[in-house]
Amino acid sequence: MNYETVREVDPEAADALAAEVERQQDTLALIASENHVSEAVLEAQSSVLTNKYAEGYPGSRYYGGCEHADTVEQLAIDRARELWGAEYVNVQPHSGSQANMAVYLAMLEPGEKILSLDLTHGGHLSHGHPANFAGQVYEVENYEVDPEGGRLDFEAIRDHAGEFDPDMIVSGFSAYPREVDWEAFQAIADDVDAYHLSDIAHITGLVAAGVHDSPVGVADFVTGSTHKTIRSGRGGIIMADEEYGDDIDKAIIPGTQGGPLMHNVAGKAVGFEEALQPEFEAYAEQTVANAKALGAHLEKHGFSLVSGGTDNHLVLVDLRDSHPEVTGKEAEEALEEVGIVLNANTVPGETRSPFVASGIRVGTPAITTRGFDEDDAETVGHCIAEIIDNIGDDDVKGEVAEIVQELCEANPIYEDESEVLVS
Ligand code: DSN
Repeated sequence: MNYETVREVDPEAADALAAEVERQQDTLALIASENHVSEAVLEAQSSVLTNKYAEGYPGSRYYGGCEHADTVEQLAIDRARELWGAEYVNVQPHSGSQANMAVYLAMLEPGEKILSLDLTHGGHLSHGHPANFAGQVYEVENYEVDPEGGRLDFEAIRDHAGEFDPDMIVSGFSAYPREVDWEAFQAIADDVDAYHLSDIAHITGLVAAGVHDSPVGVADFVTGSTHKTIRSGRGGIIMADEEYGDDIDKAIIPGTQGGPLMHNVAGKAVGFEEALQPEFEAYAEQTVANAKALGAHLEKHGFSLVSGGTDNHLVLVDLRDSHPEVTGKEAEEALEEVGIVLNANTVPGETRSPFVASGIRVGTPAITTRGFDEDDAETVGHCIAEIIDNIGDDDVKGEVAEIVQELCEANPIYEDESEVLVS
């Protein structure tokens, strides 16, 4: 087979891929679930392992020719064990949602009960939203954050659990800016004799680096995604005590998935190796420091932050007090015009649709990867505030777009673009 480049085979796709490199270089990714992986992770993810079927697990596959797939998957497993201290690890989930699905399938019967955080209060679709399979297969009730303080209210969760008597309690969130007390959740799960699933998708990197407490060894199951703060190949992961390993293995294959995406498993292995290096801890600490600096600047400027600040990689801005006339969607669109990419987000007590929303979620994992410090994060906060204060003002738009470009140029994601550009 002659090797042909994407450009030779498909110039239209090549143009889009090249434009995406430029888009990422020239804009600030503040979507809290995004990051920029290294060239090494990119290389692993685009490797020939995309050609390989490897149903099964290392040493026990349904197809031949899996010796190198075995090596790569075992590396990912061993490194994950080292990073998070888990007894059992499964690195095959295609995503965080698939990881949650497999745990539910392994441990619950259809119709059994899940108690989880409401989506508009920071939960996740796969925690049992009615539009998601989990909300359709299981009986789901939601707890909420305290409407005043925006924080988890363990007394209320305990009462709710006592009344609902769930079979599984889900902790771990997509838009909750505070550190989570895993032990408190576990105590409630123990009281009502429920399993405890902790979904650390957003904070895998913070937990691996020891910047946040770990639910591993506390909760029965810990799920996550592998491309957010941990910055490895795209996909999901499940961790648990060894006793649950066989059931979870079966819930992934044949339960919910077929062949693993072995090129992504390779990306996980490589990214986990990077995360084991001492500098990863500094990255995780800086990610949190940047979120705090950005949030503090916005607050000083009059914006309300859900829970009054942040302990992690994101701030959730509630626009209802400071800018009641601006929706989250309008803010998202105005910011994107100047190169600041984030998402409109629901806030506790939301009255608008999730697509419009009354808040924005601002995350620092990606800008920290490209080298931002607290001063840069404050500048980003200044840019966000200027744009939302002056929606539709072309002069302000021009000034802020210039600052964003300067920040991007001073902090390139990929020093040598030729290594990541599709030729
Ligand atoms: N889409 C991810 C997020 O933004 O939080 C979760 O799946």
